[in-house]
Amino acid sequence: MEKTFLMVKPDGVQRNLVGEIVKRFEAKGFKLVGAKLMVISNDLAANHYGEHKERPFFGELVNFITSGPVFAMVWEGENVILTARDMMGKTNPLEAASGTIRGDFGMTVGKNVIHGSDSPESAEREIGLFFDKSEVVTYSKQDSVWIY
Ligand code: RTP
Ligand code: MG
Repeated sequence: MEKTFLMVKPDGVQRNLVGEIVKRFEAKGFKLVGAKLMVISNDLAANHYGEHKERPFFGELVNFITSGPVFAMVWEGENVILTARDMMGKTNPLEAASGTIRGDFGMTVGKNVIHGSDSPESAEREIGLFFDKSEVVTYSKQDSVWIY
């Protein structure tokens, strides 16, 4: 089953949006298979955002993402990579549609609340960067036991 890496950025953690964001992906029907609150090192940030290292905002981006705890997650489900990007909305909250996470909560292009992998290749790379194999859990939902 497809997996993606999602992360509530420092602004989202500070603004108490972790629960709201987790709730949206749970309600959509995706399965949470890994999660942790962590502070990202400079090395991990530079590696994670390596594709942007020549961009003028790179320093600011690394400073911001390392400025406080983030909530890193692995989610599983059919088409979860693209669907999660859709649910996040456009990078710039000013352009993100209402009803998307960035449209509803994002403040600026820098403080846009959530990160999500943009392709199967980046999902695999980012899950590997943030999670040990043992931290990504395989389990099935036992609806017949927990729900009528
Ligand atoms: P992310 O990687 O964080 O999920 O965001 P994204 O795919 O929607 O956007 P991306 O192009 O990968 O950019 C990564 C992050 O860099 C910041 N950014 N700042 N000042 C600027 O013009 C600018 N452009 C991008 C954003 O915080 C964006 O999320
Ligand atoms: Mg990106």
